[in-house]
Amino acid sequence: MTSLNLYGVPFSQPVRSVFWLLLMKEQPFRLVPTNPGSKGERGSRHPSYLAMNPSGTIPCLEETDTGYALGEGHAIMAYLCQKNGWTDLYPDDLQARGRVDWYLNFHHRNIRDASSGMVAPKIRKDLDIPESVQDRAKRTFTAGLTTLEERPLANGRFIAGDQLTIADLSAYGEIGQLQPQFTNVFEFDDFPNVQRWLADMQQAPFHDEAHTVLAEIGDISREAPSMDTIRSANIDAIGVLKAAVEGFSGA
Ligand SMILES: N[C@@H](CCC(=O)N[C@@H](CS)C(=O)NCC(=O)O)C(=O)O
Repeated sequence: MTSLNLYGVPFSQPVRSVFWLLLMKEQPFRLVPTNPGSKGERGSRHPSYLAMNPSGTIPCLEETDTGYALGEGHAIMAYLCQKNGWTDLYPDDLQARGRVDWYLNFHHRNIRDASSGMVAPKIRKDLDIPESVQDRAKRTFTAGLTTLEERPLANGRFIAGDQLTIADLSAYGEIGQLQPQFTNVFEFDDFPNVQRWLADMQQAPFHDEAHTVLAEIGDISREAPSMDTIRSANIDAIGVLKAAVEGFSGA
């Protein structure tokens, strides 16, 4: 049986989206802690990691039996769905799949900017992200969220229609992290459809197990968490994932 290694840390948005998918499908995997941006032995810029994922970012998925490795959260989710026939989350009807792919492309440089505009500046002080870059990212994110509010989420329960798909798992990685019970760095009052969608997403299987890291770090709107807090939240979250996977029948 294929054994899966997922490289990353739970605090990473695209890593969370991938392991939420694996949890939902009760697919055993091992999270291999990998420091984003580090050239060290366990880092995403180490030569051995770059050999698996040339973009040097987390997540990366590795199949230990075939040796196949794949980076980029969306590519990984689409691969897993196609390989395992998870057509509920990535439909095989071309038009339905097209709507999922629309979001997966739209996500980058739109919704993904939530992290660079509001979360990374608090968490990664070392990056010294200029105010002007933060402001632009916030504007881009807000415009992207308005698009979701006024079209897909006004017309359907989820982003690609009335069924939850990997588009929602990806979007929640960014949008979900901003909620009051997590980082609390964005005001959702003007986005009622998005709020309804967020509430629906919280009811999806394994939501809580996939988001322990955010619950543990909590509100960062006033004070940035220390590196120790982030580290210990990541470690605790890895423990929760391990316990969840041990409960799967195929594990
Ligand atoms: N397009 C990539 C982006 C992944 C990404 O930005 N990962 C961050 C952590 S959340 C990272 O690895 N940063 C380290 C670096 O860029 O060196 C995806 O969606 O998988």
